[in-house]
Amino acid sequence: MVNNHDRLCNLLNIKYPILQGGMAWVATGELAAAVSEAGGLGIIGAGHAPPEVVEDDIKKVKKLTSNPFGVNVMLLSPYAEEIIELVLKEKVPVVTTGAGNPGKYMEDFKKAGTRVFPVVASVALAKRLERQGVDGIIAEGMEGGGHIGDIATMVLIPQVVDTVNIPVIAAGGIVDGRGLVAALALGASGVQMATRFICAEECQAHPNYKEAVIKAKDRDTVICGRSTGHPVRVIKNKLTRKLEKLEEEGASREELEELGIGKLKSAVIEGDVTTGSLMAGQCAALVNTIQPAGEIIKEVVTEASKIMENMSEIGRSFNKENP
Ligand code: TUI
Repeated sequence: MVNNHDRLCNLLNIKYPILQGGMAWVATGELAAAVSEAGGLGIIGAGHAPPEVVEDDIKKVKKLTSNPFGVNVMLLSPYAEEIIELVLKEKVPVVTTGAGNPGKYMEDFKKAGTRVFPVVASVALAKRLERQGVDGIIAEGMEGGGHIGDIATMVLIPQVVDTVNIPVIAAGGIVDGRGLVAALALGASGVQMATRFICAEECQAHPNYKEAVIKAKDRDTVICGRSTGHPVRVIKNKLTRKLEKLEEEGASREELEELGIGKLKSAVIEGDVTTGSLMAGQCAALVNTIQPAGEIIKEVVTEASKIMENMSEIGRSFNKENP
């Protein structure tokens, strides 16, 4: 029998069912190449970057690895359409999308043979996108970093799994082998991890950003911008306190969005951890070290494999008790 995990790995032509989240500014060609080279799926985060920048990253990945990789298209970006043209031209094997519905581009993706894995935060959108012909669904819980929905991973994944017949990848709060096993137990075919890869050696994010992730504890992330319709999970700092105050005072959507412009870039590139936007998931509290991407993948897979071996013993003992 072909299990879920094999089905996903065969579909994407990868060794391990681990996707690296396509974080804007953070997930550059260097990081994506390192993850793909290690047997996962590295993903370039196009974010709000113009096509020239993403093109350079694509070329970098192609130079560093011959393994498959992906590009995440942030559908709120003014360049989204041009980025899609670029990934079609460059024959990027996998596209993930965020913050919207990629339905209108499906015909072009199908024609080009691009695998499409949209990120969704609800059952309804997963169902709609399956009908539109996507290859798999990345279901992201509200534990995740950056732009998020409002359902937790633990309850979102089984509901999406029960609704669609294509592979489901769990995202949001997954950081180690325990999370991978939990996701598989919920019926997912694999996982997408992002926050942990901020602390990969190959990740070009500023050392201050990495340090903020490593220092973060269980209650150190907050959700900002709920009133704008685009809630974003970030590590608490001076910026989030200012945003909270403005939101309490009833600031307009425009005012709040104005304050957010360029803040992710200043945190990731310049290392401004005080007034920059430190997007990260709740699992930042579980990230404790900077290490090569390949080592992260190896650790996650080895830990998951040990847990599953122990669990099969538990399974047998449950069976004996309930013949
Ligand atoms: O996209 C992300 N994470 C991001 S995007 C980002 S940059 C940003 N810029 C401006 C405003 C907000 C963010 C930082 N982090 N993750 C994937 C994701 N997509 N999470 C949740 C969703 C999502 C939410 C609602 C996808 C679709 C959706 O429904 C929209 C619809 O059209 O039904």
